[in-house]
Amino acid sequence: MPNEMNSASITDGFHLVVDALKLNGIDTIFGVAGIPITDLARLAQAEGLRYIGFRHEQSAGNAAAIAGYLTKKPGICLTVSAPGFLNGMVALANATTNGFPMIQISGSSDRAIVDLQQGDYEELDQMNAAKPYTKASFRVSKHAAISGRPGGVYLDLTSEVLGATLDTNAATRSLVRVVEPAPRQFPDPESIKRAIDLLASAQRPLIILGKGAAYAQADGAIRALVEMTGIPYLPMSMAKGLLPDNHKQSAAAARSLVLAEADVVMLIGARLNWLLAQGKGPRWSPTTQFVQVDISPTEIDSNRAIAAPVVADIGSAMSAFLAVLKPGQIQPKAAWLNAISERKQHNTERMAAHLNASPNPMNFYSSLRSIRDVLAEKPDIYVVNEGANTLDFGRDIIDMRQPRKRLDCGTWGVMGIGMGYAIGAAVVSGKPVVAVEGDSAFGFSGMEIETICRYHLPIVVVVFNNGGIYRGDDLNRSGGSDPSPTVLMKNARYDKLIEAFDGTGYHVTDPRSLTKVLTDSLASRKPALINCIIDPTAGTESGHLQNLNPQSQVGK
Ligand code: ADP
Ligand code: TPW
Ligand code: MG
Repeated sequence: MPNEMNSASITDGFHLVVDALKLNGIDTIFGVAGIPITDLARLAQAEGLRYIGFRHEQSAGNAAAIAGYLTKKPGICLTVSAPGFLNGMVALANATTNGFPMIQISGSSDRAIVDLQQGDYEELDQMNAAKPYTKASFRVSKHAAISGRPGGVYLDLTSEVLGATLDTNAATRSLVRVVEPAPRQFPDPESIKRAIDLLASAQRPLIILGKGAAYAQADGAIRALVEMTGIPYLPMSMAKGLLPDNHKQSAAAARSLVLAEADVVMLIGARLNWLLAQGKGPRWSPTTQFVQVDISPTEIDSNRAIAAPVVADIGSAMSAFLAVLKPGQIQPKAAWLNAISERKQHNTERMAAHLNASPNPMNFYSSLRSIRDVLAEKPDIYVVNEGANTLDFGRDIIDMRQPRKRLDCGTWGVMGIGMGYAIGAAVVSGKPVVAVEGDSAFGFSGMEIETICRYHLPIVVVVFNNGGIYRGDDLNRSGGSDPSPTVLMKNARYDKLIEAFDGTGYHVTDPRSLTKVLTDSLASRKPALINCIIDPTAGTESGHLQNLNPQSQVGK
């Protein structure tokens, strides 16, 4: 507790919020200033917190969310009332959906005016508006972003509270609560035994690692379990790198085979949501049995019956498994491992043929090959990735070698996380970031390149410019002169945008130049944007999600 809190003196809401953040170990705030929180941002900075000011609250929120994911401490996003609050809400809701710990703190109008709808400047009942999209929504009170499944929490700060002068003793009791680190949640020993027995009885076992496993920061124990059991594993996209992608037990290159044929699947921090076809056919066998390790009891049985649930935090669960598992107790059958390695070899050869071609203009394979090769030497660089084809090809082609280095569209498949995630990752880690962005995806948060330049962050944005959403060659079916709904500016010079802010822009049309400028810009550790021209016909509509994309059949 700061000294002034021990003996009563006068404070106000501004100081109390800053004290509360500091007492909770928060060192950074991401936000956009304005009435009524301008002075809060200033005070936070004066008191030694780092304040990163954005151009749009959604990006500030995305930065806070990814900071939360990377550090296991809630990331803080500060916004003004009503519209600023709502701009941030997309990021807060996205944090909840993905299980990232984040707190959005927004200024709001006086309660009496809001409740009587008397028409205030930026009036909105924010606390209630936030409720459906958060774990909890409070008016200045305790927060709980990290206990249980992490998620978004909303804190409403009325101008009244901010401005009120208070006696510090009373204020400390009502406003400043210190949040402990999330408590460990130990598994029931019976559940560990049941899971081991099931895995030991399997003919064709599989482990799926999700971003919950990456978030848990139990990297060594997870790797030990995978290696001790010898079970092939599949990383979900943000779990790539938890074990290096070139690990011999990775079944990523035989994904369809292992999903369809595994008889026992152990989910570690991964939900059976749309990213895993809800666990249902045709991608899955109806007889597959599941072990699921998850902190959230309500996740169990939500899409498929789970034969062996282990409700625990992943670190504690892994320790419990390793404590009782005997060497050789679980041993996948050779026939299964051989089938997987044959399929891997077949698919890897097919992929190599695409990667080794050098079409002109570049396509997704040849451009991503350059990025993959540059990053292979630099495993500690963060990769942010969004778009449709840019995302799907990027995930498959760029190998990750360290945990929590790949940050992408996540559970919602949302566009607009790019610059916010890149800034959040660069700020909390001090490490360089490469953001591989579809040209459409980039547009959702593109103005934040000014933020990147203003704070001199070591971020290189690569825009995969195929002139559109999915492709750049779609036609206006009326025959009119407007572009089609999916078409963007042809040959747009995104590289010139960053030059307006004293960053370095590059325009490249071949893989060799891409390799060179990416290498140079990473070495400089200065903000750069590489406008990378991709064949407008190279992508497919909706990337790999064509099955989710309805098409009009009438009149075809
Ligand atoms: P992916 O998209 O990578 O498949 P999901 O976001 O669907 O991953 O699933 C992550 C799961 O991990 C969630 O069900 C969440 O409850 C769980 N989880 C998050 N953190 C922890 C933790 N520390 N311990 C255990 N489970 C966790
Ligand atoms: C908030 C819908 C999914 S993917 C995408 C959009 C607009 C852009 C794809 O084009 P891009 O990538 O980025 O150029 P590429 O390589 O295929 O050409 N609004 C939000 N989220 C989503 N997901 C969409 C719209 C969408
Ligand atoms: Mg595009």
